[in-house]
Amino acid sequence: MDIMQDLEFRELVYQVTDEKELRDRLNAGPITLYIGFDPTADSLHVGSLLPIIALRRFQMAGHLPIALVGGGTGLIGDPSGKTSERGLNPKELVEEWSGKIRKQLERFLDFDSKTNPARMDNNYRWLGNLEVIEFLRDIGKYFPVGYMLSKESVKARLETGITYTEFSYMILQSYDFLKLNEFYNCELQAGGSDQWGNITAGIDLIRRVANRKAYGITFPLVTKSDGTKFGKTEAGTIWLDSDKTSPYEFFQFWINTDDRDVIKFIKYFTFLSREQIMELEEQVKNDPGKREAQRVLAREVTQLVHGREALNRAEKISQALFYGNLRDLTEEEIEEGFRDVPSMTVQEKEISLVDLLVSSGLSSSRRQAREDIRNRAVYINDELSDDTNRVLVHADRLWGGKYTIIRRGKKKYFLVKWLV
Ligand code: 629
Repeated sequence: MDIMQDLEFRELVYQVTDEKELRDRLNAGPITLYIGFDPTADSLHVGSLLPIIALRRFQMAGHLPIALVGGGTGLIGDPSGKTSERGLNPKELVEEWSGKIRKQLERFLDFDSKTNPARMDNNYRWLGNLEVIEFLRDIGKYFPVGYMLSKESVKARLETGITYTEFSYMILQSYDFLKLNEFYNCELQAGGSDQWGNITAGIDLIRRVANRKAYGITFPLVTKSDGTKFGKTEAGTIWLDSDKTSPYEFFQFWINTDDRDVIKFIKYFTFLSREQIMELEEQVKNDPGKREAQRVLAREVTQLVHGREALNRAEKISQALFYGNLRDLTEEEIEEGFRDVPSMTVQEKEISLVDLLVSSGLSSSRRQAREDIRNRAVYINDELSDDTNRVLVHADRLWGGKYTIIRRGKKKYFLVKWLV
């Protein structure tokens, strides 16, 4: 199965330029392709994962991927897919973010391959010190304003407003493609469907300036069947940086995939074979309650992004929280698993359970707290506690004496942090 057939099977092809020709070109031999990532935050998030994985798919099929960090374009701001103008970020910050994003991207590609090594570049290298007069003369002349206005990214903003800064963005991205074509013979640019206008603008520029043929391919926007935005939870964005989204939380994000989306996501985000995917599809149909496909998805993606050890930890924490054997977890695992669970620091040496239930908000009043305890709904460190006079004492502090975990009902957790 060639790369185009693989992408098609995975429903990853949204738009392509010169489909037949591109197919022939890909089959004729290794091609160099690129995807750009602007440093608009200190980390990439799951929204960037599909294009990153696609670069890896191309490399696995023998092609040569370039991950481009937009250290220059990140100073300008792409209007594509945005309904309003963005604020400019300080240069030092964008530079710092560029470094972090480069590091993240590095993990997904093989830079040491003897046959088709991946490469990394940063467009600040050629955009950072451009001469404005030369640029307007040599490149600006290829961009009729009517052409620029016809691009969706600009059209969509004529009412709400767009400055000359963001309006110019497509010229910079086009210039990148031209430069990468010159430096690396890069013939193909990929990206999400929002990038179609910028990609085709680059292809047009390459044809006009260099009289060379270049290609473009876009991936679909990742959507969810419940209509909510992919890559966000109540707690916020799912980042690739483990300091911002713990591997446990990352694992949980994938575990929570809807039955209606899980096979699509397995196709998008994993390297499982067609056979393995068809098998899982059967399992979703015949035994959805088992959630085997979600488990496979979460395992595959967590391992890819965070590695084997982090995956094992995430699974262990998930199990402990699900089956109520928290005592098997280490202090570090408790900290990872409870990062987003409500908590309270207790200054006192001891505190009554009733007081604690009320000040934590787990129970709405002292009366309710006593009732919850009598109803056998309250657990301390995973052990049922039906004593309304219970006082939490030193012996209830586990995990290096730092924490006590309260649970009300099946899964409402609360973390008590003792000031030791
Ligand atoms: C210079 C910069 C280039 C080529 C591309 C770029 C970045 C591009 C952009 N991309 C998004 C980003 O950086 O803004 N102008 O956040 C993002 N991308 C991955 C996918 C995307 C896209 O990094 O293309 O569609 C998300 O899935 O929004 O020479």
